[in-house]
Amino acid sequence: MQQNNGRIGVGMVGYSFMGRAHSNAYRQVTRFFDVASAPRMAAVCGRDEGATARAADALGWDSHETDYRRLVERDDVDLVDVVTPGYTHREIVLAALDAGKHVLCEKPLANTLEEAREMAAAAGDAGTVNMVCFNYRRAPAVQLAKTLVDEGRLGEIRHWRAAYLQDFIMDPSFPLIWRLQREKAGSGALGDIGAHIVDLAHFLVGPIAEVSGMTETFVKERPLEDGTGTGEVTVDDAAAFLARFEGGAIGTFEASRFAAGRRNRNSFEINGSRGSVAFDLERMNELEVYFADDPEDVQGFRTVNVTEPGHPYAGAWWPPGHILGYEHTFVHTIKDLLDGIKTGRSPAPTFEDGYRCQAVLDAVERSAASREWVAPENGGI
Ligand code: SOE
Repeated sequence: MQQNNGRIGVGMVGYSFMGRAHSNAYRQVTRFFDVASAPRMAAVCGRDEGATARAADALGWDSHETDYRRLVERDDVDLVDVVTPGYTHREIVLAALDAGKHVLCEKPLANTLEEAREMAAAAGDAGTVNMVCFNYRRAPAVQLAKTLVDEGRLGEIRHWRAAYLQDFIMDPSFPLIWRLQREKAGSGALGDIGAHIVDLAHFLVGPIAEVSGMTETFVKERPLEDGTGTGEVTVDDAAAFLARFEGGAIGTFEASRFAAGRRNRNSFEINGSRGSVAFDLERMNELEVYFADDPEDVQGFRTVNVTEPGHPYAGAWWPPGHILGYEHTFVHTIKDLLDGIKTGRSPAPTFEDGYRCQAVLDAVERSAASREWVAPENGGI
């Protein structure tokens, strides 16, 4: 890292939606947080020379590459950030780890459990820092939920109830994009948005012992993007599953891209023996809380506005009540990653957490096929 005079050189592979969110985070992080080592946005990488050059200019990268193998070998790159479609994660991550780089990978870690196991093992052997960008963990309201659970203020956890609902592919004329092709996406709503609520469940409640799931593909044929005909949709449009947690709680999970009117509604509720919390990304700065020992005359859910400076990350931004948004969760993620690189400690969620999430996704698909309860693989990494 010395060749970057104390800064952390970043090389990002990909530059679409997540690439824009990550680029914004690298640009913003030092303006609002004291980070151990500032990032230097060394290069962005994409296959198309022109489009990648334009992305470098628009997103604030010093240079661009068109071959990730060149990017990962650059001396001015200490951290490789992978924001490409899932089918490319494994090859890019393994090359970056082999080159001795720290790695941030978008979620889900991989398209298959086998890939995730291999990537997590390689990351453990590499001796560098690794992290998966499950960004919602770092919404201040989610951090408050974690504090209330960990401090026992909800008592024994009995229920986890989560739904991540979108509706962007409801129109049958929506084309057969890469996210709808198993060989590129690994799975559909289950792996894309279901992964988020699995990770949040792991973060807030703990390991999952077994699942019983179902998946559905409502629109089975879609127009090809080049207009030359139609193609088969080979992933789920929606998934729903039950879970038993190792700690005794029970869970319900739903991930759908056909929830009409729900553009990006990621929500969960936790019920414990002494209270409950409820989070809704559409009201990201709030946490609904209920405590059974509140005086009877004021019993009921109340809304905490999680913008007071005492909450994690909140104080770095604006005065109380000046709310945060989706993009701030990525700035918080990058801040913790940069600090982790400085201390040599991989911040959660690590690749091992990404592997454990993939194991649940894999179990849900096996359960949907067998119509039986299935235990996620729990192999040692
Ligand atoms: C598409 O479903 C998507 O971009 C996800 O891939 C992201 O993880 C989520 O944050 C927003 O929706």
